[in-house]
Amino acid sequence: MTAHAVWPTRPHPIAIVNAQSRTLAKLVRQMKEGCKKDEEAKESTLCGLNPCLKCLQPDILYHLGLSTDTTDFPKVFGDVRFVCMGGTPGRMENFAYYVMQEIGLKINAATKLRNISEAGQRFSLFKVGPVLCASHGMGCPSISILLHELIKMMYHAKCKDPVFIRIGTSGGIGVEPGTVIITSEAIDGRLNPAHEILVHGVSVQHASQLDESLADEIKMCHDPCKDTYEAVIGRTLCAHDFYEGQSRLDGAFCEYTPEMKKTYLEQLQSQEVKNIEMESLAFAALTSRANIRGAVVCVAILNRLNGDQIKTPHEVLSKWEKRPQELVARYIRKSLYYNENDDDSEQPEDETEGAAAGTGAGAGDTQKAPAAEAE
Ligand code: R2B
Ligand code: URA
Repeated sequence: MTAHAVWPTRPHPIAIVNAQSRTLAKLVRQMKEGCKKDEEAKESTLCGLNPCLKCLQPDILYHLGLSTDTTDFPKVFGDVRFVCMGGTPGRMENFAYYVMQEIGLKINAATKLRNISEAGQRFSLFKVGPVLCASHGMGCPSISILLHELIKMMYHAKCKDPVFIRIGTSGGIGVEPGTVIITSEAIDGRLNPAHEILVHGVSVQHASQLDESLADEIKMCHDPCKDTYEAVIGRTLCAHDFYEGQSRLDGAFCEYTPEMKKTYLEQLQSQEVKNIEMESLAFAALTSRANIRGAVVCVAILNRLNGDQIKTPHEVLSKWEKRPQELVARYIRKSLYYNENDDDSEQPEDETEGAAAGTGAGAGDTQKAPAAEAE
């Protein structure tokens, strides 16, 4: 076993293993039976939400195809601790299976994870124990709708301190393609750290800072000795378009010169901007308004200082797209199985007892978590 990223001081290995067994047993039971009444928090920890939410009976989460009158939110979603989102349904379904394996949960080989928001026909949503995986589409308007409804879901389910993470792709600024960038703050095209929306025709700006400590914790999951790519923390420019909004020269329209593009991208580089994508502003603004810790973890699929078109073969892109997923799965595993503050007094169940002991895994390691079947 090789420990690499340093998490806070380690308790005794037997205590770790026992705590892991208890955590796993609880995850498995919650996966089978849902969150028990006595495990539900009294209230969610989210802040600043619409005071009218409590009066909405039912509250219909239209784009997720869910309603509070037909789904028992505290029972079904009360155990959610991590909400991961990425652009496409396929990527998030793959991530759901991947994270399931990484946190040691299994489903019967003959069953499939269900897309919980299939009825909404807009986003995909999968639940793997305490992890929700959602697709968000492209751009701030799309992710903003998803976030409003997921935040309301957390509220109705009375979730405690859920962590939201966007995993995705981006165009790098002066970084090697394949590098993972963890966003320190999201900025708009004027380098302003705020998400602007029009409310009643009036501009309203919401700050787009992200959780610094969460970014550091995810960065610590990168192993510079073993991982064959770099992970950096930096500013992310969020554009409302892939072409002119990102100063590309290959869009259907282009009313600026290559020199103007060069000057703009070099200005971004001088301001510590490491990448450009299209959702971080809304993501950062909405999560921080709700008092949710949020992180944006994107791989750069090209270096925009060297061009606009994405010429990298699909097999390579697929490998690169897994990098943010790997770091985030490691982060989740560490948080679940190596959290000293977890006062989890549950006893291990037969089916999982000893499973953690078999691995000897500490969550500070890149090792697999214990495994147990939930269905
Ligand atoms: C990254 O990639 C998409 C555009 O190709 C967009 O959703 C983003 O942020
Ligand atoms: N996604 C973006 O928004 N821009 C890029 O250049 C690549 C991916």
